[in-house]
Amino acid sequence: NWFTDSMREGRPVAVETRHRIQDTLPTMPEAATPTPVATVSQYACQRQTTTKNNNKVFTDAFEVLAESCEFNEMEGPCLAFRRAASVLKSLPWAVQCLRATEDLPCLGEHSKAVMEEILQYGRSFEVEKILSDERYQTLKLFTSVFGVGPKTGEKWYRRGLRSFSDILAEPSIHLNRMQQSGFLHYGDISRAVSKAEARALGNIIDEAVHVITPDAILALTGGFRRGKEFGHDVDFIVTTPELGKEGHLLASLIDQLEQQGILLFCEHQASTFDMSKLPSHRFEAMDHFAKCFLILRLEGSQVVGGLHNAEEGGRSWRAVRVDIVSPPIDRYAFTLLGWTGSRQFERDLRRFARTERRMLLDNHALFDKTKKEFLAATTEKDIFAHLGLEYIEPWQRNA
Ligand code: DCT
Ligand code: MG
Repeated sequence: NWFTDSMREGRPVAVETRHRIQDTLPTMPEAATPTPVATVSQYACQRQTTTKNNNKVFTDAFEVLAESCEFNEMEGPCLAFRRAASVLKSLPWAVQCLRATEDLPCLGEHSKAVMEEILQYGRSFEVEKILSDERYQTLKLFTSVFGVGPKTGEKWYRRGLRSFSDILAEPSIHLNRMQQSGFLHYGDISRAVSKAEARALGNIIDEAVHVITPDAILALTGGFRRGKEFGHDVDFIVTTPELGKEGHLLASLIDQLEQQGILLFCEHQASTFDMSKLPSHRFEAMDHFAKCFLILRLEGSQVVGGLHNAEEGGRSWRAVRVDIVSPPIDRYAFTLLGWTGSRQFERDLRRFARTERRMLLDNHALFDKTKKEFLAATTEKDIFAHLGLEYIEPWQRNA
């Protein structure tokens, strides 16, 4: 079926690691420096990063620091912590002493100081201070609501609001449709989505798109394509093999889901894609394809093994966040690559293209600035080849 097809490429298998780096034994000075066979690249798109994270103690700490920077609009330090975390995630070994990080890229003074604290005390005092900070806690809580970003969170915080009940009791606050649904389904959509639930949703969408056009193409993207066991949503691409025929596909799909009575929320953004406006020089620009942000009702009876974390004697269904994007078929490979992620992997693919190859990559296209031409691609492998990069499998993109 479609899910097995989508996952076939994404099945996590034992990967052959490029870096045979021995870890250090503190008691043996001559073995104290690891001997890297190959150096670790500063670009995530030149590293293999599976879902197995050997350095979670450090990367969790960096994630808190990055998030705190994000809340304070410190973009530079935020990115620095995310890059540091990403490098550590790619290591097939756990860092056990600071000397082992000597040859690693993207680890600045601050990151190393945090790691040293963790190595010495098992925790970082800076991170603990952030975690107990009222502003951080409140922004974290507010931005956990679907439709609430850092800007809205900050606005509410500045008005002295500290809890959901503060917000819901404030008559001057007007929640938009997305935020209303975010609060309504908060319990369900803040719970992780399991792979079995993602598969069940895939089957539902697969059936619906094939009623519309028998030749519809459906692909799973996002974290589940990278082999993750859990996600915060499920991401899909739908299109048709016939160029132009994808135009009404998404709207018809939404109608289908509505008729089935499982559409709890829908924000549909029509396509604003215009090939003549490319290449886009805007960094991290969201793509212009038709897309929708949904909340769907998923019945436990449709999920193999039942709903994830369902309360005993609770409801027979749960609400799940689903994103669907619908590009024209000739843009398919770029969309698949862009929506598979991870975010850090995508950032570094674009940075690599720009800096090392003088090329512009986004979810629409790849443009060669030297040749002043677009490079065609029908598969992700084509894009890696154009960039002169070794192909990285989806399950190795968990940067
Ligand atoms: N994406 C991106 N830039 C963004 C947002 C998303 O490149 N600003 C890409 C990367 C992943 C993909 O879209 C789907 O996004 P998410 O669902 O947010 O990420 P995920 O990796 O699927 O994580 P999760 O498992 O939490 O859903
Ligand atoms: Mg996702």
